[in-house]
Formats: sequence, structure tokens, C-alpha cells
Amino acid sequence: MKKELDILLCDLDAFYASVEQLDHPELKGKPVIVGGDPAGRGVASTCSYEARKFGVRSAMPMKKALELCPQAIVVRGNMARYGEVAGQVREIFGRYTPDLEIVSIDEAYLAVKQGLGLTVAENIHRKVREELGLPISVGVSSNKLLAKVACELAKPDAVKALWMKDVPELFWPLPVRAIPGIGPKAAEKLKSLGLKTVKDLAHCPPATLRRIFGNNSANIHRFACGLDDRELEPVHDLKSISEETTFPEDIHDRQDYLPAVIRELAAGVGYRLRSSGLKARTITLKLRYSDFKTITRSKTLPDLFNSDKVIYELALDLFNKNSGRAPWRLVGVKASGFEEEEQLSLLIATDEERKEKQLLVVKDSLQQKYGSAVVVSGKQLKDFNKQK
Ligand code: TTP
Ligand code: MG
Repeated sequence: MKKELDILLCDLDAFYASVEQLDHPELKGKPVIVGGDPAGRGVASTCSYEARKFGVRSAMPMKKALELCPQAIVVRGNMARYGEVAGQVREIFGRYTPDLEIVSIDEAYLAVKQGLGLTVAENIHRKVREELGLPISVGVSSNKLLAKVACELAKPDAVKALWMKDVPELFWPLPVRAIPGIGPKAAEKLKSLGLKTVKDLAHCPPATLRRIFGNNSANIHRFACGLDDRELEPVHDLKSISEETTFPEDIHDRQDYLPAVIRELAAGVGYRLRSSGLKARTITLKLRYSDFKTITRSKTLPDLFNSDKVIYELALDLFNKNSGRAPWRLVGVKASGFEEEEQLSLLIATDEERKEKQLLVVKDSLQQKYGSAVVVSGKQLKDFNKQK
């Protein structure tokens, strides 16, 4: 029988930019863009909320970002520092549950005993602020979909719960894009049929949804009703790690912009591999063209790797050989063919043992940082979670 759990989605606000504002207090309250070459050829990785007011967004060419917000302060990223901070944030998550799925460098789902979700969320929000000085938003619900939506509603710097009973009031008024799998193109098509909100989809006849989404229509309808039975995917179940970006506008620039984006994506994949204790053998590049045609191309090496440089070079090579005709609307980089690094090996017989081992990994890092008292309370918390 499936356990009843509360699900949290924790996502740091304007992550790289917030770390820059933390490390350089003179940037606090200012529009900050973290990104590539300020001369205008790079890409914005992210920007502070002060810059978002001007319309600046992740994955936007720097040139456009600076047109929108000329007064922005541009900072070149420091991935090593962001990785270090992400590790500290995960240490905090690990105090509350061993059941966690790392989604990206600054985002994770946590599962906790039913009824504890909101309290844990508030604690995490407070601890991340008090101990690390960073803003984080946390969504709480009974499934991943609604936890993610709750987090988007919470942003920035807040906690929000969104339960099934709140779906008509809080979820249904949102645009269809709030549903996973509905991108800008599908949203356009739906709009032309008069379907704009999640509620419109929830009330849409199944035959109409089937015409638009084919085999995926039942899933889309379930999502629109707030239903989602996807389970968390802990590190030991990971089959692949991928990062992808859909561009705000279709991209023609194969010389500078696309390689810059691929470099960013490769760095994200590399970071997640290393922090999960994994090495990969295969890199897959995904490209989507403006007509929505999507291709994937892979390359496998005889040796395992997890460095940003190797991932970038493989992905760029795949791009150069398979780029097809511009423009592109999406690019993605995926690593697979994993083997675990020895020191973090989670390959143990039973689920229970695996959880214990995962907890040990978290405990080790906690002990290094905070001493043994924290570790004892972490163990107690796990026992508490086991009693459910
Ligand atoms: P996000 O969590 O998507 O964005 P964010 O934390 O900057 O802002 P939000 O408050 O909306 O959560 O991504 C986390 C980090 O990943 C982000 O700080 C920078 C990096 N990133 C890129 O490098 N390129 C991208 O296209 C995106 C979306 C993120
Ligand atoms: Mg974030």
C-alpha cells in the first residue's frame, strides 16, 4: 500500500544571484544578472528579483537582458561557490527526511510524514535564512505537482500549502502552462481553442484533449484535476540526469549563443553528477526545432566521466555534427550510463539499508559541520518518520 506522505518542493530564489548578493553585500537590493560575457554574447543564467521587474529572465541573451535593464550589474558566475552552497542547503534538507529527490542544483522534493509538511517547510525556510542567509521558497502538498505549483505561488521567500481542497480556488485560475508538459507551443494551440486556464482543461471533454495531446491526454487531465501519483526518485534510482532550456524566442545563433547555453547546461549536469556521487558513460543532446520536431543524439565513451569539460565537449560535438537547420527552440543535455563513485556507493541490498546509507552520507556532512548533537537528532527524526 502506498504510504500517505506530505510532499515539499524546496527551490531557492534567484539562486546564483542571491549567492552573489550574499557574498557581495553591496549588490543587495540591486538588479543583478549572473551570466556570460557582458559584451553581449553570453546568456543570462539568472537574475535577482530586482532585475526581473524589468523583464530579464534566465536563458535570455545578455544583449537583450541589458537592453531591458541597462543599469543591471553583471556578475560572472562562480559554479564552485554555488555548488558549495547547494551542498549546505542539502544538509539542512537532510535533517528532516532521508526521502529526497534532487531535481536541480537549487531544487529538491522532500517526503515527510503526513501532517508534518507545513511545519517542516517553515523550519527549512527559517533555517536556510538563519544559517545561510538565503531566500528559499517551499511548496507543500500531497503530491509533486501541487507542491511545485505551491512553490511557484509562494515565490519569493515564502512557504505555501496547496491541498486538493484548494485546487478550484488556487490552481484552476492559473494559465495552462502551470501543468508539466505544456510548453509555449501547446499553450498557443489551446488558446486558439479557447482553453486558457487549468480549469478549462479540467472541464474539457476527453475527446478534445485526445486530439491535442494524444496518448498523454489522460495524464494532462489528471494533472488539471490536481492528481499526480509520481513518486520521488531518490539518488539511487536515478537512470539519467538532464538539464534543458526552452528559449524565450527561437534561436538562430549557432556560433556563440548555442555553445554558451550548452556550456551552462553541461555545468549543471556535471554538478549534479558529482553531488550525487555518480559518473556517466553517455551524453545525449536533445534539440527541438521551431516546427517542434525533436531529435536526440548520443555518444558513449569507454571511460566514465563527470567533469563539466568532458560533458561540454561531448555535447558540443554532438551539436556541431547534428545541429540541422536553425532556428532551435530547445536544447538539452543528458548524462546516463551511470556508475557510482566508491565513497558514495548506495548499492546495497534492501531499501531500508539504502535509506540508512543515504542518511549516513548526510550525517557525515552534518557532523563535519555542526558536531554530533545534530546527528543524534537526525537519527531520532528518522525513527519518528519510520513510525508512520
Ligand atoms: P531556477 O531555480 O530555475 O531559477 P532561480 O533560482 O534563479 O530563480 P527562481 O527564484 O525562479 O527559482 O534555477 C536555479 C539556478 O540554475 C539559477 O540561479 C541559475 C541556473 N540556471 C541557469 O544557469 N540557466 C537557466 O536557464 C536556468 C533556468 C537556471
Ligand atoms: Mg530557484
